[in-house]
Amino acid sequence: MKNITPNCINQNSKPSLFCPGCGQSIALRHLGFVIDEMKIQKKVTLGIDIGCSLLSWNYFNFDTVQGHHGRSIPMMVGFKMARDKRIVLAMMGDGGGYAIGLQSLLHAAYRNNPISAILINNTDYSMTGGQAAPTTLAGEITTTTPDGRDVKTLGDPFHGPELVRQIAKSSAYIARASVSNPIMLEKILTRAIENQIKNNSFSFVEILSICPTNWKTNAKKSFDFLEKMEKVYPEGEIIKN
Ligand SMILES: Cc1ncc(C[n+]2csc(CCOP(=O)(O)OP(=O)(O)O)c2C)c(N)n1
Ligand code: SF4
Repeated sequence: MKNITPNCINQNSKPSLFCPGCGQSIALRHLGFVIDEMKIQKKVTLGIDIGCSLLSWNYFNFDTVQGHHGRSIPMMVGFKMARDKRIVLAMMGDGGGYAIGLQSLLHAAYRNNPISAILINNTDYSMTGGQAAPTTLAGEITTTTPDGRDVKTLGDPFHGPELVRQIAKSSAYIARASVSNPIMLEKILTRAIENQIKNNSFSFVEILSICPTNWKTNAKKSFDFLEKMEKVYPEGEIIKN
């Protein structure tokens, strides 16, 4: 049986800053298990964004660097060029990856930069109070869509991995996982990191996650909403090696 906490989590850090029930801490815990199992703790550098992913600062017992909003990908692409033996991860939210930083995501995929990008899709801009993101569902109420997202004016919910697939090279690894399915989440994260190590290629993983604070949901309603998201954003591998 697994430990409750991955070994690579920094046991001496301050208590987690994520809100109670946040899906980002579930995603990070499983990333920690993957890093333990792959025995790569001493080789990993994690780049984090502005947004709730920055709360993982000091969360792990490995090197972590932080950039401006939407810039974790170019920061870590540059880092990998300078330190090509490192295993490089870039975390971001859906605002960071699909709005302000979309050009960086697409160019990294197009260039096939050998980093593993991990994006948390919780359908809103969480850290700043729950504004609409490209991924906000049709009809979803956020602080900037008080009557629900109107797809006639704002367009359909944004399918990032499917867009990245259009321009990525055949050696790229692209997938969508969910915090409701930790076994698949760990498998997908493992393959994304392996693709960097073995194929020197780009990987992109979107993780469907819960934000009880901005959704104003209790535990049950959070997972009910995640189920709705999973219907719009299907889990699975999108390009297979
Ligand atoms: C250039 C810039 N624009 C805007 C902001 C304000 N800002 C900080 S966090 C954030 C939203 C983050 O949302 P997302 O990227 O989805 O991450 P989440 O908080 O949901 O994890 C914004 C707009 C900023 N820090 N920098
Ligand atoms: S605001 Fe949402 S995403 Fe951010 S820490 Fe709280 S629950 Fe998590």
